[in-house]
Amino acid sequence: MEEASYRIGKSQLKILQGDITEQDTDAIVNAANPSLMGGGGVDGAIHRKGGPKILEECRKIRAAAWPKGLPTGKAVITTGGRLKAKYVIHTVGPVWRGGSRDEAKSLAEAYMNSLRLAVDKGLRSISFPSISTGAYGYPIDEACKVAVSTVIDFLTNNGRIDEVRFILFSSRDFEVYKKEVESRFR
Ligand code: AR6
Repeated sequence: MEEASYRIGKSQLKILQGDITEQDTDAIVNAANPSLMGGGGVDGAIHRKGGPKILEECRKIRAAAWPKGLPTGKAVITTGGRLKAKYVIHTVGPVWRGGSRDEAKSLAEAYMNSLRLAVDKGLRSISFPSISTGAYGYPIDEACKVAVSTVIDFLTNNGRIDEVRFILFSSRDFEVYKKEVESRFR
């Protein structure tokens, strides 16, 4: 498995090729849809491996706070169930509609609100998948720029997270992220 690691202030930014459901960070982030009722891709993998407790908490969150569904860019937190990670942060990335519908802004919000929620909960480490670049069709090169700049800005201005990981399923996606991070250190 490929891996790269970078220091940002007191924090560590890691890029790994692998499966997000295997990560042992305090939280892993789910690229969910507004229903919070599961789906394919990362969402399906997380619910399958984490077990029914996650869905149970998602139902409660829907009923109590988001009866019409979680809006794009927002984030909520549940147990990690049987996962190594204690928590799952569920966020909804934008569906790609060509780039002129504030997709970049919504994607940055999804990352930022997930990070803020982790800090609010006192968590120190978090793993992200490449939000929106699967079923939601966001081009990886463009999504990667938003993901990397949002996380680096956050780590530069906030010392309360020790480690952020980007977990990329394919080696091609891993290379895209690695290149992007390295371009910012040159
Ligand atoms: N670990 C890490 N990355 C993964 C994994 C995994 N186990 N599985 C897939 N990926 P997607 P989206 C990668 O479609 O585009 C769901 O049905 C995948 O290769 O999971 O935000 C939800 O319910 C891709 O690079 O999320 C929503 O309806 C990236 O994760 C919708 O898909 C994101 O792909 C959300 O679409």
